[in-house]
Amino acid sequence: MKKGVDEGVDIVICDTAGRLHSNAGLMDELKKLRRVAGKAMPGAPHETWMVLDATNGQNAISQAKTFKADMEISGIVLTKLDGSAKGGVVLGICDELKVPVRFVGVGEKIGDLRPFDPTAFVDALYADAGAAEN
Ligand SMILES: Nc1nc2c(ncn2[C@@H]2O[C@H](COP(=O)(O)OP(=O)(O)OP(=O)(O)O)[C@@H](O)[C@H]2O)c(=O)[nH]1
Ligand SMILES: [Mg+2]
Repeated sequence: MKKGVDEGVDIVICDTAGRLHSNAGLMDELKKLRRVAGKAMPGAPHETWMVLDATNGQNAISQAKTFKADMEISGIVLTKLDGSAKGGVVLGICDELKVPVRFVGVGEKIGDLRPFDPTAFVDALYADAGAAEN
């Protein structure tokens, strides 16, 4: 953060190691990250994204709720949409948390992290539903 401020860069992205929402000690470390960022630059972190794996089922909802209670999550990144999972669980999460999906992951290459396209997402969900009915 300090290097970013000193050099006047546009964006600093801090990637945390996997956190366990059921482990208070790990969640405290995450809250500390926010405080440290805020000291280096007032107002930071400007965004806090939670990365969810589309293959995670309903467990992701309780996970999201706990994270949201501890810190201001401003968006969700939904990965692994290239598999068979369609990530329908984010509908419940977005409804509950009132935060948008910002990016989706559709593979392992750098270009596979893409801005979220709600129309394409919903079309894919319904395409699946149609296939199940037939
Ligand atoms: N197919 C596919 N693979 C992905 C996607 N996103 C991540 N991966 C792969 O999943 C594996 C784990 O990804 P990471 O980014 O290390 O996951 P992480 O959640 O940061 O893991 P921790 O930092 O250990 O908590 C890697 O092999 C990634 O290449 C995606 O959208 N599609
Ligand atoms: Mg990681």
